[in-house]
Amino acid sequence: MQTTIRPIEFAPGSRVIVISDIHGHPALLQRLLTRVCYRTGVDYLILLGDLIEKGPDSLGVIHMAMDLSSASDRVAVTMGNNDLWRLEQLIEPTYERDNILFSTTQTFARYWGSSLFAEMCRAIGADCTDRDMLPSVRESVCETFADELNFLASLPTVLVGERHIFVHGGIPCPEEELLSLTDKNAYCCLKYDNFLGDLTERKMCFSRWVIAGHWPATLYRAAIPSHDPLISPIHHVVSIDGGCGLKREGQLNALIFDPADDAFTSTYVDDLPLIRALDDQPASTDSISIHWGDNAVSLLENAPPRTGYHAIEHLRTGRRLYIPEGDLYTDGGELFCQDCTDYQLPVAAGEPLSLVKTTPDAAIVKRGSVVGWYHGRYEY
Ligand SMILES: [Mn+2]
Repeated sequence: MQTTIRPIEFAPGSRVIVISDIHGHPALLQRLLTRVCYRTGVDYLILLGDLIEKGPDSLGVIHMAMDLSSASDRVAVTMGNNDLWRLEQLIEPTYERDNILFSTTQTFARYWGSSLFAEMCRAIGADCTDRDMLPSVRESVCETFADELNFLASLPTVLVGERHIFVHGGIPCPEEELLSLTDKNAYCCLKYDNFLGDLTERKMCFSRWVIAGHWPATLYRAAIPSHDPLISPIHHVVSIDGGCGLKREGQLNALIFDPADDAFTSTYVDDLPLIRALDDQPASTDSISIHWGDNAVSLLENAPPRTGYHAIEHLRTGRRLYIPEGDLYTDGGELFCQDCTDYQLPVAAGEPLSLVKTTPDAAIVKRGSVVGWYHGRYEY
């Protein structure tokens, strides 16, 4: 599918809410809309792609997006790379795409608990675990879910407003050349990994604000992990993906702004249990946030053992830290850690925190959107 660009206009004095990467979590989307007090027909709502996959109910999110869109002409939904990937497998099938649809539906359902095609098959009582039957099952699915697939197929790649550009991944060209993107495949704007890192390398910035999702904002943060939207005034980019579904401590962010000014606020929801801190704790002053993509490590065999932890060295930086047992994995014979940090959060007794993971003598928690260690006592 080619890149499509559509204009978007905002009425003066209105509120714009942008949410990206819902990834099959309709319940979180519903809670987030309640949290921001979304007003149908009054607020502008932009769902910035990747409605589906990596969550329990992809079909549920598509239905919510369709309902929200038909209830208000102030709702816009844009395409994400996962949306387009599945859409093309379903409506423009090839033998190779059927292979991918088949194998990834099984692996996604195992790893993430569900997958769009599996949900569609279940809804029509069809079996998605037989490769020979797949073409005929796919055809039945496309017939039954024609409305849903037409809705996905209608989603634009880029929305351009007077002062803002909205896109799932990023804009891979200077702003003056935006229109030239319509000659290119939409994936160049959708599966644009590390958009901000790339802009830094290419010394590029925009005059409009570019609001993008796709790349969890915490991946841009080298010292302290945080899932808040990352606002980069230098690039004129706001990166809003809170890692919903992908990260165990991830969250669904809503970016909120008045289209006439440059002040952004945000809020979020997640699924983590709340606890209350009983002790004060000072913040650590020097920390590392290790994340996917830069998470090759080695085990430190001679470090003093701590029950419930591995002592590791982060290969690129040489940084040594203890990480929770179970947070190591191998891939292609190499050793990696899950997203890890040695950051110790500043905590005041009485504060609410959300619990990510416990070890025998501490806990990984979130204080707001920021992830780190808490060594104090807490109650539920
Ligand atoms: Mn994406």
